[in-house]
Amino acid sequence: MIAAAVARRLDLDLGRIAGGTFSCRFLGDLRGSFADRERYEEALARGNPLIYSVSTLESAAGDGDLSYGLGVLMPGKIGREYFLTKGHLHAWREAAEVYVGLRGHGLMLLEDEQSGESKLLPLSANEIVYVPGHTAHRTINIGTVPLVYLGVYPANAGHDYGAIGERNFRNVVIEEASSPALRDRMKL
Ligand code: S6P
Ligand code: ZN
Repeated sequence: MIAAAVARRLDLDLGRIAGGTFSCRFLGDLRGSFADRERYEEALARGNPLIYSVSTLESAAGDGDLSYGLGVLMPGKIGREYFLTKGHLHAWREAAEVYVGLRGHGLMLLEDEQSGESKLLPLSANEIVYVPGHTAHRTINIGTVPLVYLGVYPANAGHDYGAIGERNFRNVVIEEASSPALRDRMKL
């Protein structure tokens, strides 16, 4: 379908895809995402800053087509834990996704839903991360400037925030000796 092949423009400064919808997550939307709940409430009492935005271009064509999400994740930490996205599984569990880093310095935390195994992969400018199906994924900004990235996923993937919302990821990424470290949430 030639009409669907029209080039789409990314505005990395505004975090927008031409023709896409735009949504924002503020600190107050991330209750339960950060490990240090006390520090989270302290930070929220001081203000409710933007943590990330996503400009989404959903395919209208359905099965077999692709959708796009342009994410902009701010730099910062709650306690020692870097700013992060909520994270999700795809509702259609088989759906994989490709992330392309465009600006900044980040990581992707992957967690296999079946084995529980975690992987921490670099997501900085010009890096590609493949997210297999059945894998919870979360983006983390470990830098000092906004992390900008593009996610491309099957149009019928859907987003399931429920499982992560209830139990969170097993591991957290915290700053230790000025570097990111992957730690077991239960042993912090
Ligand atoms: C969609 C893709 C991204 C995320 C974005 C925000 O499948 O993975 O566009 O939506 O990184 O993360 P989250 O977990 O709040 O959707
Ligand atoms: Zn996804």
